[in-house]
Amino acid sequence: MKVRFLKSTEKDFPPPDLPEVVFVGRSNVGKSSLINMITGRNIARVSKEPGRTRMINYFLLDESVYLVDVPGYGFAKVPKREQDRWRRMMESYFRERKENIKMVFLLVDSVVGLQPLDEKMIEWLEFLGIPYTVVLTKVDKASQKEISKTLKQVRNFVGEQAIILSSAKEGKGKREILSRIFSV
Ligand SMILES: Nc1nc2c(ncn2[C@@H]2O[C@H](COP(=O)(O)OP(=O)(O)OP(=O)(O)O)[C@@H](O)[C@H]2O)c(=O)[nH]1
Ligand SMILES: [Mg+2]
Repeated sequence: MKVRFLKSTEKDFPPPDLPEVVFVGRSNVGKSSLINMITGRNIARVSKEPGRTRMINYFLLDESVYLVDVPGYGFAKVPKREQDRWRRMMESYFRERKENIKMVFLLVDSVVGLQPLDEKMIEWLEFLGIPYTVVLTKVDKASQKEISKTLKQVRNFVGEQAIILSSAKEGKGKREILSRIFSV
């Protein structure tokens, strides 16, 4: 599998000549780590401090699909001005790329559970008509009980669609995510 970094941008997106898939979720949920895990490369920047990813980052996978890493939402310590910037940036991203986005992976931390902002995000995607898949992250550090609880919360909210369990640390969920990406 070939992957390379294309660009980091706020609004100057690459030509919509290839389908794109995007990874969204709360700050620190593990978006950048998941991109690294599925591509097998240390290509997206990861950090212990929430708010690491500040721009919209495009990677090209196998010359055939864009992987997009975006900043996370919902971290309380991020100043309001920065949160407003996030909202504006994401609103124009989704508005402009709506037709080109073939799948959104909506990441939910299995330990933290589904949060109100995740629900808002899901409602927004449904409103825009963009297909999404919920991915539970960090299952390696969640207890069985936490995983079932988070699964149940997500089920109650999204109904009978597939939910992927993942761990960037253990490589779990890689096959399922890649097969969704290559089927777009
Ligand atoms: N145990 C465990 N830790 C993980 C996993 N995935 C991510 N982490 C850790 O969670 C922290 C945040 O990971 P990132 O990938 O930077 O999260 P992000 O969603 O990109 O965060 P922002 O860019 O701030 O929105 C890092 O310390 C990672 O090492 C996982 O599957 N298991
Ligand atoms: Mg990130």
